[in-house]
Amino acid sequence: MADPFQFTHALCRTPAASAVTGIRAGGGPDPDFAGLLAEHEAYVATLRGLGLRVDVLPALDDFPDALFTEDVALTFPEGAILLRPGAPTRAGEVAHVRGPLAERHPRLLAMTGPGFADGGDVLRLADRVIIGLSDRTDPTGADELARLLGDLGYRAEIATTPKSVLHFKTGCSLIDAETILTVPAMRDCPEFAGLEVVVTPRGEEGAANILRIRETVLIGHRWQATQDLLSARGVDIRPMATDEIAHIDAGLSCMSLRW
Ligand code: CIR
Repeated sequence: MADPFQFTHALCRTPAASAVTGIRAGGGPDPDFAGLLAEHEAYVATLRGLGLRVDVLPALDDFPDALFTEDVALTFPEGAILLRPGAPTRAGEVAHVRGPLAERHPRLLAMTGPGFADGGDVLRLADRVIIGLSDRTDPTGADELARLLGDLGYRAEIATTPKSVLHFKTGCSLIDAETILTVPAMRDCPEFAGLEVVVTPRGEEGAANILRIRETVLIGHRWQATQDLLSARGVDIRPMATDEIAHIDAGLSCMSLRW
């Protein structure tokens, strides 16, 4: 299996004005739209600066969460898979990525249901893919997705996500091919066997959704202890503003599909 960080392409979507009404589990205030737009623009610019070709799809006002393209599909050099997002208000987003993904991928597979799976629950490792069960990804959906991943040549394992964590990748992300950053609640995940497990410092659980692009790790700018920890390990980090998207339960991986 290829290096999981050597991306050449990404697909993003401009936030719609309705994004301020995006889903949030714990209630809380709306994000500031200008600030959210600025975070998104900086994100796209950073991916481009790291050498990726980034295509940005138009805003979809009917779908407040559509800027989180990660959740509606999986993308690999071998092909893409259309998912069935578990939040009812997000189901209609999938139709809007079908065409763009078909144009950019040699194969386009699609979940048919009845189960559900969100891309935020799918973590690609160097030798396999972990699908985390969550409020958005159910066992039937995970089983169907595992079969489709197999068609693309990827071995999938199914894991669980703690109740307090929205998506599997909200709580863990790869630092490098052998090392995973995780919140304390997921440190004993059996599927991490064989990886070095690094736990987020106290009070910095929100830092766990980092995003490695080639040799660089994007991390939320307010997570100083986690930044220090990664820098001390020799990781090239790129702090990014995520304060506004955090109001609607999002982090750095959510805003792109990458391959
Ligand atoms: C949602 O609840 O679906 C959005 N407000 C946030 C999606 C975040 N996506 C991700 O973690 N992959």
